[in-house]
Amino acid sequence: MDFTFSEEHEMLRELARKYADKEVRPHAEDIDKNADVPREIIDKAAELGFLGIPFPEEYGGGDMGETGYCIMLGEVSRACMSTAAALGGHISIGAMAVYLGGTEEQKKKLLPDMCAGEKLAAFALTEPQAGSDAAAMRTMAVKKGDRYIINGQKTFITNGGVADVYSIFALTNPEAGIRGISAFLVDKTMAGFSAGKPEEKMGIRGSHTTDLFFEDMEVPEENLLGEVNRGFRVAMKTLDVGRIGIGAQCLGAAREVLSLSVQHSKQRVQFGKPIAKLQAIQWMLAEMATETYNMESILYRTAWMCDNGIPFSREAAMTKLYCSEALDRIVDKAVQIHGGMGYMREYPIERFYRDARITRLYEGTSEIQKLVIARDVIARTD
Ligand code: COS
Repeated sequence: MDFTFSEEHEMLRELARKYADKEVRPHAEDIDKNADVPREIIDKAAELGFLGIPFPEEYGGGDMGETGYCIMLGEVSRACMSTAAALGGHISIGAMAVYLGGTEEQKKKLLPDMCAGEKLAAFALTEPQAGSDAAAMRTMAVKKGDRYIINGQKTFITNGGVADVYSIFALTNPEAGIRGISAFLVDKTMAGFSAGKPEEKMGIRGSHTTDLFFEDMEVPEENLLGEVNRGFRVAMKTLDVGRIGIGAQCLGAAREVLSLSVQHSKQRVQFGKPIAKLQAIQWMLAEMATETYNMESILYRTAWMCDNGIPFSREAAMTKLYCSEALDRIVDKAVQIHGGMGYMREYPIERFYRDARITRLYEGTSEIQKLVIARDVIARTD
């Protein structure tokens, strides 16, 4: 058993940390206030090769696996969870759907541009009446000659309006329910495609979240992502990987608020001594550090499974469930340790408290993760 990161991964961490410190952290407050991650920040990540980290070199990627992706995203999340969400929407579910579901031709055509940041990607599954029950979608794709005519609406789409290429899901055989859903690649320049206005969110305010509308949108047959009527599997496979990435986002945020809480408790004097000397504070720090350690352990074990071709669907759900719930507990304690200061917009803790909350919701709520885990436990436990 070897729990060390490779030299290459350590170098990646160093590079990602420098990027986060120099290019992201100084802008994190403005990103939150202005509800926008400036494109230059994403472009800089592209320049450094971050957008292609998990993909093979033959598609323009960095070939550093899910482990490499988690290392990079964790460092970015320490600085700004909005930027991590924008990067994750592009890499971990947008481009990932192409990588996992696309034909060789589609991958060769699209992934190099996505890895280089020439084309930004997004993943569009959710609809107003189809959230946790993703198969309840109503978007329809009707075959007409060598094209599909798509009508419908998607909602809460990360990178909506900003992305150039969308992996979308639509019914091609409504009678077949979940086995009648297909995935398509849609370009934002296609006639009949439009994005709604950015949603006003509680947290990760800098990442764009919009509706998408498809009105008689004509999509060529060759834009089918994977096989017809097999699209739901593409969505599920993509979300399995995406959920590991959410774990990395949570771990980065947890490390940051733990670090801020330690610094604060060493400086803040009450009852004649730094509050770090008070047992009430020490216990909170001990619990935060223990949960952060658990997060790291579960996250990198699951990433390692993913990189080594070991089935990881249940473990990805466990990672996402545990890391998001643990982050909520950790960030709550961080506010407590900071006292009134933790409630003020002036300090980053308040932002992390708001940003953290999404992680229990997107890419499957905690309840959906439990459903995925329980089904697998019941099916496989002797
Ligand atoms: N990998 C590959 N295929 C998978 C899969 C996975 N992890 N999970 C399910 N599938 C396949 C199943 O094998 C089945 O395929 P077949 O028809 O070929 O047998 C098909 O998908 C349907 O699966 P299932 O019967 O489990 O579907 P359910 O509707 O019962 O459950 C849940 C699906 C609830 C798990 C799914 O809808 C889900 O994950 N919902 C949450 C969606 C979500 O995360 N949304 C967040 C927004 S997107 S950012």
